[in-house]
Amino acid sequence: MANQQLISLELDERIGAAAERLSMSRREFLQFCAALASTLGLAPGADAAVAEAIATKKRPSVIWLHFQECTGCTESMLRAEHPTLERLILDVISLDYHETLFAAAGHQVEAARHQAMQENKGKYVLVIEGAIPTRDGGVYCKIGGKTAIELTKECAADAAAVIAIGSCASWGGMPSTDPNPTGASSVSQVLGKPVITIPGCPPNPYNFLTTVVQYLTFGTLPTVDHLGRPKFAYSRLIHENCERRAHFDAGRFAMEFGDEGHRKGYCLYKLGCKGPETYANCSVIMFGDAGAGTWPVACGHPCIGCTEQGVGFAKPIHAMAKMKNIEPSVFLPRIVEEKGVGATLGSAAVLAAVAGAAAGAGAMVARNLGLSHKAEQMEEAKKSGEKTEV
Ligand code: FSX
Ligand code: SF4
Ligand code: F3S
Repeated sequence: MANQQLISLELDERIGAAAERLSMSRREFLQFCAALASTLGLAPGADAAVAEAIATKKRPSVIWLHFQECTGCTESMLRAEHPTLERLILDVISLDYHETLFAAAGHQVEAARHQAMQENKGKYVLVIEGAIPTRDGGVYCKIGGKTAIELTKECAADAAAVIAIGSCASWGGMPSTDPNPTGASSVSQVLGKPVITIPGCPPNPYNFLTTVVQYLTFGTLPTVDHLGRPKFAYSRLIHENCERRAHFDAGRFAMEFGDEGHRKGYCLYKLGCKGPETYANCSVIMFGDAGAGTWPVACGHPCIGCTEQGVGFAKPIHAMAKMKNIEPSVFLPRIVEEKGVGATLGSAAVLAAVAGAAAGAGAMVARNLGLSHKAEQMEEAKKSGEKTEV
C-alpha cells in the first residue's frame, strides 16, 4: 500500500515541481522524505504524507530572532555540504524575519517582522537563537530599541509554537557559564513556560528540520522530554550508539592525543569524552550531510557535551564523564575478546537483551575502565622511560 502510494506520488506533478525547486530527482526527494519520516520514528507509509506535505502545504511563517550567540546555529544550517539541506529548510518554511539572512536592515526589517506577525497571527513559528541577557533590565542585548526580553515576549505572544534552537536559547549555553555577567537565560526561563528545545552548539540542522516537517505534515509538535527536547533526537546517550563503543567495551582507550590508541580510533573516554552523559543523536545522523566521519568523536575529538546543561562549557574538556548508564549499545556488537574471537551480532543482541542485569554489566565496565590495554601500557612505559632518562 505504502509503495503504491509512493509510486503514484513519484508520478505526481507537484512532487516533480518540489523536487525541481530543490534541484533533486523525484526519487532523491522521496528518499529524503523517507529519511525524515524514519528520523521521527513514524510508521511505514508516513513518508508519503511527509512528501505530500512538503510539496503541497502552505509553508509556515517563521520569525527567527538572534540574541546572545555566535550565529553558529544558522551557519550550521546553511553550511551543509550537500545542496539539499539548506534548500529544503528554506523551501519548507517561509523565513519572514531573520536578521542574519535579511538583505534589508533597520526599519525595513522591523516592518517585515510586524507584517509577518499580523498576517500570521496565531500561526507563525517563533525560532529563537541565542541566550537572553536578563541582568540590569536586559540592556546587554537590544535590537531596534527593544531588549531581547521584550522581543521574546512580544513575538511569543501570538506564536503557534516557540522553538529554542541551540544550547544558548535552550538552557543558556556558553554565555551563561560562570560567572554569567549578563544573566544569560534560556527562552523558557524568560517566558516562564516550556518551549521546544533543540540544544547543541551548534545544534544539528536535521533535528530542526525534522521538527518543522512534523509540524507541517501533521500540525503537531514532536513528543519532548522534561527539558523540551524532541525525544526522536535526544532520548539516547551519544555513548549508546557511538562508533567507538566496541573499543570502550573492550577497554581500549586513547590516552593522549596522537598516541597509538588515538591513531587507531580507540575510545576517547579517558581524553574526557562526555558521550556517556550527553543525550543527542550526533553519532547517528552526523553533521553537514557529507557522509561518515562528520561528527566530533569520528574526527578524533572527545564529545564536550555541547547539548547538555551542566556538562557542555561547564566541565573541563579533560575531566572524565560520569557514566549515566551501563547498557550496551543496541546495535553495535559488544567486543570483549581479542580480534578473532569477538562477539557475533547475535551474541550482542543477547547481551543487549540481558543488559538489565546491571550488576554484571557494571562489573564489566568497571573492569574495562581499569584495563591497561597494550597501547596504554606502551604509553605508560614511554612515560616512565622518559622519567628515568631525566
Ligand atoms: Fe553559536 Fe547558536 Fe552555540 Fe549558541 O548555536 S553554535 S553559541 S548554541 O546559539 O550560534
Ligand atoms: Fe564513544 Fe565517547 Fe563513549 Fe568512547 S566514551 S564510546 S568515544 S561516546
Ligand atoms: Fe556536541 Fe558532543 Fe554532539 S560535543 S555535537 S553533543 S558529539
